Amino acid sequence: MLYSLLNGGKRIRPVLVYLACEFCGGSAEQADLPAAAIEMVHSYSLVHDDLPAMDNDELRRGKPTCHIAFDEATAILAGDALLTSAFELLSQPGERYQPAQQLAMIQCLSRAAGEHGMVQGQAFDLSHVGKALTVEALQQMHALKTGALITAALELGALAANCGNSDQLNALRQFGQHIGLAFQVKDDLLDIEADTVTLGKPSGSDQVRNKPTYPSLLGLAPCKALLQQLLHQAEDALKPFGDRARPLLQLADYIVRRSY
Ligand code: GRG
Repeated sequence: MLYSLLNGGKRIRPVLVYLACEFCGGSAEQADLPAAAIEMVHSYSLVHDDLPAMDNDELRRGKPTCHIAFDEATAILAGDALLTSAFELLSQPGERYQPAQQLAMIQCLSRAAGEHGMVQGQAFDLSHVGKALTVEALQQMHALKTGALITAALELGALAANCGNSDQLNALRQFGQHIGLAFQVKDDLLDIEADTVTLGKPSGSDQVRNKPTYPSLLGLAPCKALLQQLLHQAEDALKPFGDRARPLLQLADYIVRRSY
């Protein structure tokens, strides 16, 4: 569990929890537990995604994947425990949250991770390998597979701050949808750059697995234009909040400009 959880990673989802919590007037201490919980869920999804029955990857973040470093059974169990422990963390008794807040956070994270979110997106993805997809279907798949958890990170931050302002909540959700999609479009573009740099395509590449990607469906230039459009839409969603939104906008900018 520690090998995969502490093995680097950009920590985008926990950072979003902290920033959304701050945006809604909450403290870093209030964001700590949901930030850790969502990273644990993310980490579990990567451990299981790398397994031979799924994407069968040997490297993650430049190091051996969990099932290579240990063995397959250990990786399955480490993923299971990361997922379960995330909810143990969110439900732990204490003074930090009201019980209704804890319930809302548990519901938010379980919904985004489970059959209505990430797991459904992953199932859709696996069942469409080698098949043609429309851009709309690709978008729907990514909205579930990666977007749901990114939007949940923002909602968790708002819930941790006990945010009762529906304008702020709606703006955060819209912002989440745009940056969630931007995250995936950027990921596809980075995949192409990695393929070009290494000449021999890396085994982890979606291009190699014959999975549809944004650049393969839209073309490179329209894909880059879409990325900029999504960034502007994300900025527009938070515009009414002025300076208060600046840290979240800086993160959106990072998602679009990142090099890995
Ligand atoms: C196994 C139920 C289950 C789900 C797996 C998220 C996922 C679903 C699979 C990951 C496959 C993948 C590489 C998708 C592309 C987008 C993505 C989620 C990349 C990894 O997220 P980052 O870039 O990872 O935030 P780091 O390493 O920074 O934590």
